[in-house]
Amino acid sequence: MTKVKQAKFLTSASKISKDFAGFSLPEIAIVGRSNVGKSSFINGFCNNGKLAKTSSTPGRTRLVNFFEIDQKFVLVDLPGYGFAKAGKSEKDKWEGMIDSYFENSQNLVAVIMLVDIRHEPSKLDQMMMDYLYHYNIPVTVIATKLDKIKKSELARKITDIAAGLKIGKSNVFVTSAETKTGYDKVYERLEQFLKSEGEANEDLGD
Ligand SMILES: Nc1nc2c(ncn2[C@@H]2O[C@H](COP(=O)(O)OP(=O)(O)OP(=O)(O)O)[C@@H](O)[C@H]2O)c(=O)[nH]1
Ligand SMILES: [Mg+2]
Repeated sequence: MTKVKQAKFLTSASKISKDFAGFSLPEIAIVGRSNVGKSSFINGFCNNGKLAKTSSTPGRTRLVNFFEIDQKFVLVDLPGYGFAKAGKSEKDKWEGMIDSYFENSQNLVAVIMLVDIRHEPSKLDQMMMDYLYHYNIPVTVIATKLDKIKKSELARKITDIAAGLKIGKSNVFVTSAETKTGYDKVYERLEQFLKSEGEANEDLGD
């Protein structure tokens, strides 16, 4: 189930330059290791299997892709990190793309970090979390591929993921693009981010 009523692809960019103005809507970016299911998450969340390109081969998303959701906010699909088979120059290029987005995005309000529910967060996931924390970017974690574990394993997996990323368990959500579960709760979480951003702007007299 998903609450998204309208989703549309806006554009792709290979590098976000300083004068990139965005789309005058708040942006929520999706980060995570390559192949964790970022693009599948977007498709499941938007109930549109063809919106973002997915692949069983890691390294599918090679550009920064923007999707407008319900004329309210923009989801940003970023290339994945930690793709072992990529050469150094390719890795540098992808990391440059991710960095340029974080440095130059004018409208970023929050990040969704995806991790595979079967695995403990990697060193790169921890580094990404430290980076977001350092720059004071609100983050929520989604454990993907819920369909790949037994129900009896769930509580343990959530505990391990929360501990590995040093966050509270209530900030870890679970989804499955296979069985299309978990998206309602994620939508509610994103609405909280958008609401608190709006309130922060009011405080500033914006
Ligand atoms: N069983 C299952 N498979 C999933 C799920 N989500 C994604 N996958 C599979 O995982 C693989 C990678 O999915 P993508 O959505 O392309 O992953 P990505 O994170 O966008 O990958 P990059 O673009 O390379 O960074 C695909 O084969 C998907 O079908 C899920 O919830 N359950
Ligand atoms: Mg992708």
